[in-house]
Amino acid sequence: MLIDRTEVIVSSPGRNFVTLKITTDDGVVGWGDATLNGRELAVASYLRDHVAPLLPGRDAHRIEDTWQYLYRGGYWRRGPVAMAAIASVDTALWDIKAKVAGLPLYQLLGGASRERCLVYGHASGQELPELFDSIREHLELGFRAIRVQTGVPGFASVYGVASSAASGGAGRYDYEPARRSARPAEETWDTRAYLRHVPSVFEAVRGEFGPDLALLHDAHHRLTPIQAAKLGRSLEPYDLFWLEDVTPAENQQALRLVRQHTTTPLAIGEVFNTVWDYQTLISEQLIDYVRSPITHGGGITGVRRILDYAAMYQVKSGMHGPTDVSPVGLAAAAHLGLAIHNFGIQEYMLHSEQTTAVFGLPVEFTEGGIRPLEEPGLGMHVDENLAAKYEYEPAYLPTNRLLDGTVHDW
Ligand code: KDG
Ligand code: MG
Repeated sequence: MLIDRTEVIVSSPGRNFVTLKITTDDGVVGWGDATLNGRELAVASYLRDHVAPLLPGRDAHRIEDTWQYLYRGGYWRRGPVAMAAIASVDTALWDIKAKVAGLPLYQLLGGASRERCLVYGHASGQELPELFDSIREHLELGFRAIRVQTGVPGFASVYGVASSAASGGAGRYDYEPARRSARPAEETWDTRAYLRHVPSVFEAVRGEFGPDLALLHDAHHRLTPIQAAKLGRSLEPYDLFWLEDVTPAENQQALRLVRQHTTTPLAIGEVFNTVWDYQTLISEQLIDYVRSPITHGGGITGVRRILDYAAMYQVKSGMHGPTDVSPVGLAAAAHLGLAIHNFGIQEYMLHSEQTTAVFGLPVEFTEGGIRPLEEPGLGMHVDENLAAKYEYEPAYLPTNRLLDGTVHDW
């Protein structure tokens, strides 16, 4: 069975997505997600100009060989653009293989290791009452694990908070649709104010919602190692499921210092794209959860490689799953998460109605967890005609400056 053609679909149903469709010579279709938030067209070009011409005529079943051909053969290894492109080819080929086998993809990955994949949703609020309402809404929807992001007194817009000015005050925080513009929005940040405020928020949340609820928090790469150590320690009484991305991700060694000072579990890696980015972090057991999503970690093949390595060190999965990972990426995560032994938790930020109308809903959400559909392959039903109606619009993630104007990590 040979690859016949590939199509790169760039569309914007609520937000921008880059989707790869591979069709074989006998008409089997596979889907992959190649969305790189704010840099979508770079991946679309990488795929259209440099990958798509290489695929026709290749054996669609040779997934590992195709992965290595694109990774090693491209010479310029790693990086978010190349690895998102490779991820989409890899995912589409796994989709095809499972369809040909007549099995849901997770069956080819070893079969189910659990009934469903525990997920966490995103609650946020500028002030405590809004935050509590948002947590209650998530509990009513059935979530059993919740990421808590909060405003910082004195700052109008803070990462991850729905009511922030930058999201237009709307209840939904999607990272970019409210920010469609020719240039990134700018936010202001003060780490000391944040570090003073956050522990009091978690104290209040635990007081209101009790000890059982799994709570997570994302520091979004903004702290120095010693600040991160201080935050981890100050949050210990509130028993977090994890504290995410405390320091900028480039320096793996920074986590040594953090780890020496706190027992709060650590998650990192949503911006990583290969197993090499984790080498120090995993082998020295400096983290507890791996954040790479299939979309940015080189597909099922790339992320499985990372997670098999992580399993040797009791490090678990915690795949990135905000709305900029498309439903195709979510479906792939649900299949891999159901199969692997070292599954930890899956991020699940509900997609908008427009996104769901185009891609369908490839998972069932019950009892606080998701399960892929019992259909051959990934279980995607993409409405390409509808997708074509939503044209790409430039949209950027915000940038961040300290009070004195210095550019800081967003
Ligand atoms: O594109 C960037 C977003 O996906 C990111 O800011 C979301 O940090 C994030 C998370 O943990 O979901
Ligand atoms: Mg994050």
